[in-house]
Amino acid sequence: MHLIQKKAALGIKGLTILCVVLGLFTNAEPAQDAEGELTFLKLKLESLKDRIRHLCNQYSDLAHNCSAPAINCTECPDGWVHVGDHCFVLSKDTDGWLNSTLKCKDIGGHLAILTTKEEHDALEKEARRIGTFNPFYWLGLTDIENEGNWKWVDNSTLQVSFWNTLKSEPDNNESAGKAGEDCAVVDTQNQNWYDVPCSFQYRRICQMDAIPLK
Ligand SMILES: [Ca+2]
Ligand SMILES: [Ca+2]
Repeated sequence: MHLIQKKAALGIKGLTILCVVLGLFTNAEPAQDAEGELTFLKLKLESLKDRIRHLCNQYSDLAHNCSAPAINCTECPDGWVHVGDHCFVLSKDTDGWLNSTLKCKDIGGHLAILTTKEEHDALEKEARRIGTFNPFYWLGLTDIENEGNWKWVDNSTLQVSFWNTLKSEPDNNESAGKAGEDCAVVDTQNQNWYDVPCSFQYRRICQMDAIPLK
């Protein structure tokens, strides 16, 4: 009886060790599988990118020989709006202008530098798609250094503007304080710009360069 109990105990011990060893293997396998799958997916992604590049280049070459509009073989991150060589994204949260510049930097971009009607059209469409009570968004445009001398966040001077001149913008209105209005927003419903106090809270448009595929 005593011997049988000993054997049974040994049997349980052996079974436990076997289970632990099996457990080690079964735990190790998914990790190896995941690593293998990741490598496979990376290869597949690269292969698909090559394919897109190839197709895009073919399309561009064809477009040169017919009346089809030219396209740029570039891409934007998911959720960003692609216009020409640039990508734009509209924030959901609001903040002051300075913090907004930092938040755009955090995601690898800068506050939007809008120079064309095409960009305004695309952003109006995107803002309407998102839908919000307040259609105003920060732009990367300020005259904080030198009153009346409007500069973009890349330090370039303002060439083409979309100020709401019917309302005498920019007017550096001091009704909200002596600091006046040194930061610009775009009204995405009518594509007009306004200068407003930099401390006001608005959503923002961040921008980055589209990634060339060629
Ligand atoms: Ca001003
Ligand atoms: Ca104003």
